[in-house]
Amino acid sequence: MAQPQQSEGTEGETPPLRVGMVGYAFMGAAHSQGWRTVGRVFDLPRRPVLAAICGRDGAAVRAAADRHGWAAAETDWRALIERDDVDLVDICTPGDSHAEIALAALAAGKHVLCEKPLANTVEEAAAMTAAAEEACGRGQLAMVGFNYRRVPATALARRMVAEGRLGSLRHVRVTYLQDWLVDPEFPLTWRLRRELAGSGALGDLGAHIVDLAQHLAGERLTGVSALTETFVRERPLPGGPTSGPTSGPTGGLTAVSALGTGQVTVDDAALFTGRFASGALASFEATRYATGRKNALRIELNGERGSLAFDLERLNELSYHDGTEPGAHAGFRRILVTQPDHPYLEAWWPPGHGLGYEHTFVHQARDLIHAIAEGRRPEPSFADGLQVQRVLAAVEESAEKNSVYTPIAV
Ligand code: SOE
Repeated sequence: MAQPQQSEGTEGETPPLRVGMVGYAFMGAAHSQGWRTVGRVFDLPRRPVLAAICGRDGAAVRAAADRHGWAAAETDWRALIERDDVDLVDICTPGDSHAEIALAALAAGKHVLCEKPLANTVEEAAAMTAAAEEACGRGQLAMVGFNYRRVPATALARRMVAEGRLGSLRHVRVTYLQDWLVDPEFPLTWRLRRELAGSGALGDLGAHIVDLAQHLAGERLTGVSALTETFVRERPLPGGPTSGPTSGPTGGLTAVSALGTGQVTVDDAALFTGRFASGALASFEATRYATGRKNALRIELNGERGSLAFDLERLNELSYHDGTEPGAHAGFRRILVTQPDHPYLEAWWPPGHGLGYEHTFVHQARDLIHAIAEGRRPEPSFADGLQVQRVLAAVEESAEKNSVYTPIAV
């Protein structure tokens, strides 16, 4: 087993922050990278230690521990959260286990980081939020992992909106386009089964864009009108003798099974409009069928004094139009977000050297460590995750009623 990967961070007086992770697939790998790297880049009040990783398959989780630098491997998450060498539980599993693990980890006195969406239902998210509020009184803190808040360009956009550079907002327009389900032979994996994923593109991609839109706007949605659709309702079951490769969101090749087919029980795409408390209007699109779009999260905010636009496929750039500029020279300009005075950049490379997707998880780890060391609620909190869950529930309710405008429950 690997020696504990310890971010060689600044030795502070406080003890290291010992992390235990549940899950070792795509998000497990991304979070491991974040915990392993954060102390090498940022000065931290507490140094993270990769204490233990957990997964049901013993051989696979031991291999993941070696690959990602975890000191120990567990096959039962209940044993992991009882370990006295774990201070924080990082939940990187499908949504159907988020509530059970988070509630047990909070009850066991741990801090919690939970991947998005917070849960598969509003009820689960509400129970998690109540438990996190109570645990906060005991000095335990909890964060939900909406990592796209931590792209330097989106963090800069948030700063600019908060500074009033756009003035009152009129529009927020956001899409999250992928195309990994276009192939009808792609198998019926967990993301396509409601009992495991909670919903489809809506909870997976829609959760990101609802959170990011509300975060950048600095206000919450009050109601939505929605359409959802499932384009391919039956798919080959995964596993068993192969009948040809296909690729999934993690880029790996997934063999297509000869075990027969199963029903897709989630949405393939969601299209919805919304109204913010200020009266600003919003439009959202989340789909896994935008042929040719691989990970195209695009957001534009239009205010009375200017606009901002961001594209995850060009994540070191932010487009800004200053509406107060005189006519002849007015227009969108590209801000290359690679300067030391841009969010998070002070710790990385010399000016002009960009970052990538993986660095959002390093920033997430940094911000959580600081919140824990300072004893304050991290953002986004579980309450923020609950509110996103309420928006997703209103989207599904509206879609079931043929797009009837549906208020967001408070
Ligand atoms: C698949 O849609 C996925 O991996 C999401 O689950 C992630 O949250 C997103 O960041 C990338 O795409």
